[in-house]
Order: sequence, then C-alpha cells, then structure tokens
Amino acid sequence: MKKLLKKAAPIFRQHDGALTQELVLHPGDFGLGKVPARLTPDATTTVVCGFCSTGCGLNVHLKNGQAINVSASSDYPVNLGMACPKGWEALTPLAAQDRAMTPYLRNDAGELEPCDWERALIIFCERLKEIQKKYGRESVAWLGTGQIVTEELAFLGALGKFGMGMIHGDGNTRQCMATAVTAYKQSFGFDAPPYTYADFEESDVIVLIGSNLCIAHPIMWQRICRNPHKPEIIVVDPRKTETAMAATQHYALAPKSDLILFYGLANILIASGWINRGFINSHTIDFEEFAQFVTRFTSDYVSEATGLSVDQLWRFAETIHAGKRVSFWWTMGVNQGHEATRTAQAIINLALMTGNIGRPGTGANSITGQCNAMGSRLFSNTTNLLGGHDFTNAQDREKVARVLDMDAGCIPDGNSLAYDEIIDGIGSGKIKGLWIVATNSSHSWINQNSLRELLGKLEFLVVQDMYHTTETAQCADLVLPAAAWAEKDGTFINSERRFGLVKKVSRAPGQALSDFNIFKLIAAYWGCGQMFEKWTSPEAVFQILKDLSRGQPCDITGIEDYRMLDECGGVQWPLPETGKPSTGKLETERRLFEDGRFFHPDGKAKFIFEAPRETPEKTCDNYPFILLTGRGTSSQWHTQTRTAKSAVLRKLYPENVYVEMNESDAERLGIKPGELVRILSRRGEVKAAAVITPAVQPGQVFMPMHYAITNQLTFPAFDPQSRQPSYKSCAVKIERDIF
Ligand SMILES: Nc1nc2c(c(=O)[nH]1)N[C@H]1C(S)=C(S)[C@@H](COP(=O)(O)OP(=O)(O)OC[C@H]3O[C@@H](n4cnc5c(=O)[nH]c(N)nc54)[C@H](O)[C@@H]3O)O[C@H]1N2
Ligand SMILES: Nc1nc2c(c(=O)[nH]1)N[C@H]1C(S)=C(S)[C@@H](COP(=O)(O)OP(=O)(O)OC[C@H]3O[C@@H](n4cnc5c(=O)[nH]c(N)nc54)[C@H](O)[C@@H]3O)O[C@H]1N2
Ligand code: SF4
Ligand SMILES: [Mo]
Repeated sequence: MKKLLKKAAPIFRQHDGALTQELVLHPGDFGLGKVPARLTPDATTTVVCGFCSTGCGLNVHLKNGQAINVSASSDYPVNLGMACPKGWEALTPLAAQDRAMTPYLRNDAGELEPCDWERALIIFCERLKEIQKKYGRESVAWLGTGQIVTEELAFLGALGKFGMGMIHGDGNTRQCMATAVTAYKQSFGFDAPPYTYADFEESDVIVLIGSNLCIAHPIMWQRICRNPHKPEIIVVDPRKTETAMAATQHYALAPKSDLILFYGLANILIASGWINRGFINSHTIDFEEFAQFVTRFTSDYVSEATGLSVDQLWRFAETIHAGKRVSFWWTMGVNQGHEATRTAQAIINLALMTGNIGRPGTGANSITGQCNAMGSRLFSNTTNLLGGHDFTNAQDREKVARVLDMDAGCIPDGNSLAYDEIIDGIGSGKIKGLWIVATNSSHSWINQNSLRELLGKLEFLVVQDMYHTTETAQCADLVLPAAAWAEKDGTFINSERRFGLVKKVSRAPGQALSDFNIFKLIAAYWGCGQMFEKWTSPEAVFQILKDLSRGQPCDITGIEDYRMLDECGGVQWPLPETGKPSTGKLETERRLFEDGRFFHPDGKAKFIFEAPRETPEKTCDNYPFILLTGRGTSSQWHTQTRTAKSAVLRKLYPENVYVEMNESDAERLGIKPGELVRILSRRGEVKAAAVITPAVQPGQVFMPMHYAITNQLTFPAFDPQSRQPSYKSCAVKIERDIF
C-alpha cells in the first residue's frame, strides 16, 4: 500500500512543477480506499444501474466495505423490484482481467506499454498542445459518451472547450439520440421527452415504433405488463421482434417507410375528423399547412410504399381514434434513419393533432438508450452549451460564464462539428489529435473500415476506458485507465428525466482513476486547474449544474443534494426551487406539458413536415437484400466490452455472430440453418452463421450490432437535421460460403 501511494505522489504536482494541494485524489482512487464515509462496511445501498437508460435502482450489498452482490431494489420507483440480466450481473465486468490498471503509452516498437500517471499526463498535455500550436486549437477534438456520470460529462465539456480551447467535441449520443434532440427542440422549443414511466401503465393504446422494448428496455416492458387497462399494443417494425410477438397489432412496414406511413395516418385521421381541434387551436401552430400537405398521402399510395394493406392503415388509424389515452414511443428504428428527424416529428404531429400529450398515458415519447444519454444531452457541452443553453447566444454565454466565474470569452460562440464531421475532419487534415472517452468507436461507428483507417492518420489518439483491450484502445497512442460505474460517485438522468444516484461501492483496480479525477489532473497539468478550483468533487459539481439549470426548462434548483436524490428514489426534472412542496412527500411521477404550454416563446408546439426522400443506398441486382441492425438479446450490451466478461450473460446469447434471414430466401439460395454465409456490401465482406426465421421479411436480413464485423458493412448516410447515422438500412448480398 505504501509503495503505491509513494508512486502516486508525484501526480499531485502540476505540469510546470508547482505543487497543487487542491487535487482531491484520495487513496481510494488507487484501489486502496475503503468504502465512502457515509456507508457502513456491511451496508446495503441503492445505486442506479450503469447500463441502459431505464435507470433501475439496484441494491448493492457490501461486505467489509466492498460490493459483493446486487439485487433489484423493490422500493425504487422505476423498477419496483425488477431487473434484467445485465443489472443482476452488473458487478462482474468490474473484476475482469483486462481492466486497465495503469496508463499505457505506445512505444517505438509500436506496442502499448504500461507507464506511470505522471508521464501519461505530461505526454497528454505536450502532444495535444504541440498539435494545437502547429495546426490551431480546432485541430484537437474529443468524442465522449452517454455512459459516465453527469458531473464528469460536464467536466469533460468544460475542460475541453473552456480550459483546453477545443471547439469540437461530440459523443456517442449522436449515434443514438441526436434525432430526438433535434426533433423535440424544433417541435417543442426544448429537448424535452415529456413522459413518466407511469404512462406505460395508464395508456389504453401504446404505439411502439422502431423499438424492441422486450430486449432493449426489458423493465419498461415489464411496466407495460403491469398496465391494468388491457391496452392495444401496436408495434411498427419491419421485423417480427420479441416485442412484436407480444403485441396486439404488428405493422411490418417496409424499412424506412415510416415517414410515409405517419403522413398517411395523419391524412386518414384528419379526413375522418378524428382530431382534437380544441387542442390544435389553443396549443399548436402550422396545422393547416400540415393538413394540406398530407392530403397527397392517400391510402393507396401509402399502402404501396409501406407494404401494408389499406385495411391495415385504417385499423391503425381507428385504434388511435378509439383510444382515450394513446402514447407513442420510439427508439432507434426511427432515430437511425436518413430522414429521422422528420419521422420523429411525424410521430409528434400525430400526438399533437389527437391531443394525446400532457395527460396521463399519452405523449410523443422518445425512449433513450444509454444510462446517461439524457445527461449528455443537457450537460456535456457538445451540441448544447451546459444546461441546455446555446453556444450561439451571447446572453447564454454570459450566464454560463457568470455561474462558472470565468470570462465569457473562453466560451466558443459557434457549434461543434458533429461526430461524422469530426471523423471526416481527420481525412481532410483538419483534425489531428483526438481524445475518445468511454465509447468504442472502432466497433460502433458506421462504415468501420473507413473509421479505422482514419484513426491511423491522427498524430495523437488518446483513449480513456475501463479496459485496455477495446478495439479503440488498441488503436490509441495513449490509454488512460478509468474507474467504472460503481467505482465512483455522480448522477445519471434516465429516460423519464429522473436524476438518480451512482455511488462508489467498489474499489477501482490498480491505478485506475475516476474520469472525474482524470479530468481534474489534466486540468492541473494543462495549466487551467484554477478554472476548476471549485470543482472539488462530483457533488460540488452537481451544485454548479443546479445553478446552470436555473430558469431553464430543466431547472433542478429544487434538488438539494445527493442525500435528497437518495431519499426520494431520484427526482425528475424540472424541480425548480419554487416548485418544491413545503410539506409532504415530493410527487415522484411527473410529466411535462400538463398546462398545454410548450417551450417556444409563444408557448405553442409546431407542426413540422417535409417531403419524404428515397433511402440513400437502395437494393439492386448485385446487392438485393436490406441489412437491418440492432440489439440482439437483453444480455448483450453494445460492443460487449462489459457484458462479454460475464459467464452468466454469455450463456444467454449465441456464441457466434449470426445473420437472420427469411426461409424463402434461404431456400432460394440453398442455405441451411446454421450454415456459414458471406455477407457482402460495397464496404466490406464478413461471415456469419445463418439463422433462418420468419421474424425477418423476404429481402431483408438482420445482424446484431454487438459483433464488431457488423459495422464493416453499414453505409455512412446521415439524417441532415440531426446528423445521426442511418445504421439500419444498407444494401448487401448473401452467398453460401462454399470455399
Ligand atoms: N440489451 C441491450 N439493451 C440496450 C442496449 C444494448 O446494447 N443491449 N443499448 C441501449 C441503447 S444505447 C439504445 S439506443 C437502445 C436501442 O433500443 P431499440 O431501438 O429498441 O433497439 P434496436 O434493436 O437498435 O432497434 C429497434 C428496432 O428498430 C427496427 N427497425 C429497423 N429499421 C426500421 C425502420 O425503418 N422502421 C421501424 N419502424 N423500425 C425499424 C429493428 O428491426 C429493431 O427491432 O437500447 C438500449 N438498451
Ligand atoms: N450497426 C449498428 N451500430 C450501432 C448501433 C446500431 O443499432 N447498429 N447503435 C448505436 C448506438 S444507439 C450506440 S449508443 C452506440 C454505442 O457504441 P459505444 O459507445 O461504442 O458502445 P459501448 O460498448 O457502450 O462503449 C462504451 C465504452 O466505454 C467504456 N466504459 C464503460 N464505462 C466507463 C467509464 O465509466 N469510464 C470510461 N472512461 N469508460 C467506460 C467501455 O469499456 C466501452 O469501451 O453504438 C451505435 N452503433
Ligand atoms: S433494464 Fe436497464 S437499467 Fe434496468 S437492470 Fe436492465 S440494464 Fe439495468
Ligand atoms: Mo444508443
């Protein structure tokens, strides 16, 4: 223990050699610490899960100050005693053999070699400063995440843009949530998913669009199962997913024909007078133009384009009309498309025109993906200035500067490049240094072969991750070892806008540090430590975030501190100081727009629409299949750096990569179940075992995203408004692997 502490000591020195006493690196961050002061060594405490955006409360059981087991928390308002396999296995990935325990630096032989923190920090600062000096400060960028706590996201964003002078920083939330953000901002005036999970239980019609809830959000699905109103459950998905099988109506539309479908439904609803005129007149604008626009989406035309029958279209519309409390929910089948923002807005339009918003069991509801995608949306300083502010607005910049006690001149007055533009920037020579934090781009980014080639062109690539073995870490010049979920404190914001608490209940291995402390050290070594003098701990930063949120739609000034979050089972935003009840219990379930006021200055929501466009890569004789991609099982998480570490989870999913195809296609091509086939696109060629299933339609195939090869095939198309990648549609061919 002494030896390690001694080794750690130099990192308290700043880059210029001056001592800094402010760095809060307590021994625990080197894996030596006991349990945090407020927990007794054998306590059980509730921590919000670190996988998906459902944000379940997990009871973590400690022995001698170390987490030894978890169970589902029965009094947490989100999951009510339930958890999915990933939650039950949440501790296992922490103990994996390939945890990064020291920094690693690429040596002259081209291998990653362990080095100490001081050297890592000096190299980090020297190399990135050199690049900025040579090519300008815009030449260094970062790619962040929706999987670290909000306080860390804010620190990275503030350090990157205000401290280190970067202009470009984006995150993996671009792959995931950018569409919902853009759609809500334009339609409602703020990025504001309106719902609360109780709405799953209060609807009489639940419409799930491009969302495989049973697999991707199993506990939200459980909330639907608790619905006592025998709801109609409508699934809109080209595949007959697990969720579609459990639904009462499944519309297996042609991939990427959603926009036409929703305009067609709007046309039927309007023409039949099945709309809420009172709501439209009082609370929305541009309806008449929209009503005029959708007249061209006749049922015959829509039927032809979507592959659904005219009867099916009418049944869908009639079900919406018959519902008293209709809720619309969408996920990646919508967000990841070439006209995704307009599709999300077409869903919003259906909710607005039928008055299905602001009441129990209603809403136009985007379901989030990662545990803290919602934190990233508001507080990562990437697309929004901290707290949902606007970089291009001088008043916003001044407000943020005032709260942070810094010069407004440090805040960029323009927006960052988006993820794909940062990657393209490497190709064009604009971006020379990149810092990737808690995302595995070399696996998850679209058109992976091109990305990997571009990463190789960087003059300096830093990867900050729990593991040194990820596909991206393996490309890095420098790897910074990060503590994981449950090895640090902070907050996540879940899909229903609930701030929940993450606690340090386990020691990080070796010299891994929390992302928070890594940022703190980098600030000191970079020479901007003073700017973050008050950022002493995650909870101190939480207090700063509260101040930043003041007066915003996401105002959380009424949340006192972490203790209050712990006691209430999390708190949904907004909770302004003035909105807190002076006596009695805080209402835990709250939805937005109950007063019919939206966040545009006139208080109205906007009908936004645009003519549909063709998919960027159509099928042809050479590439006759559409490749769909997405989640495979509830026990696999993304690029599998964490879930593959659990023997229990590994038993719950197929060991080898597979491709699902329809029986008629398999028969035509002479492919037998389980046979290895080659899947080829214009970008790459991979092999997978054929799973023959009626779940996919003829002419379509499906591959899960959890296997790295999938993104060798995908086509880099983007929604023009949100710049979110269109992961779910490209043209491929399938061949028997006869060689
Ligand atoms: N087990 C598990 N759970 C997860 C994750 C995980 O990796 N593993 N990841 C989390 C994250 S970050 C996210 S973003 C969410 C994603 O959650 P989901 O979006 O529910 O998951 P996906 O499987 O990516 O996509 C959903 C469905 O979209 C369908 N789809 C494809 N093309 C179209 C189309 O054109 N129209 C329509 N209507 N549907 C289409 C696919 O067939 C698929 O069934 O899951 C979260 N939860
Ligand atoms: N083809 C296809 N591709 C897709 C999708 C699809 O549907 N189809 N979906 C897209 C979507 S929605 C998403 S969200 C992305 C996800 O893609 P990624 O973000 O690349 O996926 P993860 O595997 O979650 O990567 C998170 C990384 O952070 C590390 N990590 C975990 N916790 C911490 C921490 O506390 N600190 C640090 N520093 N590191 C940590 C993990 O080890 C891992 O390497 O994939 C996208 N890619
Ligand atoms: S549903 Fe999501 S938040 Fe809940 S236990 Fe599973 S992974 Fe964790
Ligand atoms: Mo995601």
